[in-house]
Amino acid sequence: MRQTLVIIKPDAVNRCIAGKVIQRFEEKGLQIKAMKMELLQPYVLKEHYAHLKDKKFFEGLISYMASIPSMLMILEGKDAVKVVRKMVGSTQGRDAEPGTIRGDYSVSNQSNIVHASENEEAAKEEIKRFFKKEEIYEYKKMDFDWIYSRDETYMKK
Ligand code: IDP
Ligand code: MG
Repeated sequence: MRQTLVIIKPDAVNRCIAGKVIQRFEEKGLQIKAMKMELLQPYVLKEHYAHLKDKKFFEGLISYMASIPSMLMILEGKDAVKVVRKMVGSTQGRDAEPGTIRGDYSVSNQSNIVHASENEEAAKEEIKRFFKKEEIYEYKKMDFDWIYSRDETYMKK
């Protein structure tokens, strides 16, 4: 099983579609291992978006992300990082495929509803950045045996 970080961004919270986004992940079969609402501070956002620090939209991105609280989640499942990125769709909402979260709910290149970790390494780093160990829960998901086959359950990934 793999874990990935999702941030339901301020635009989704303000547009009251956070529940719909969470529902998609639940219906897909991913397990919510942690979830909280938090007003993200500029210092942590600057670290999170450090790869974009030279872009001219950087300051605007930080102030949008720090404007009202976001909802943060850790999702777990087989290949969770890849699965969630696919569900989220491409960055620019106007280009994102219908059926993806951004494709269905966004027409913006900035206000694009969700953040999802890009790869395994980023997921590990981001989970550590945003969650304390004691905020992450271990519990048995009762439909687990119906979500994966027996073979998949025994495989490590
Ligand atoms: P990603 O969120 O799909 O991984 P990144 O390139 O890592 O895309 O960009 C992070 C975030 O920065 C995007 O989700 C979006 O909110 C914002 N962003 C990306 N490109 C632009 C842009 O051209 N203008 C304004 N904001 C942008
Ligand atoms: Mg990214």
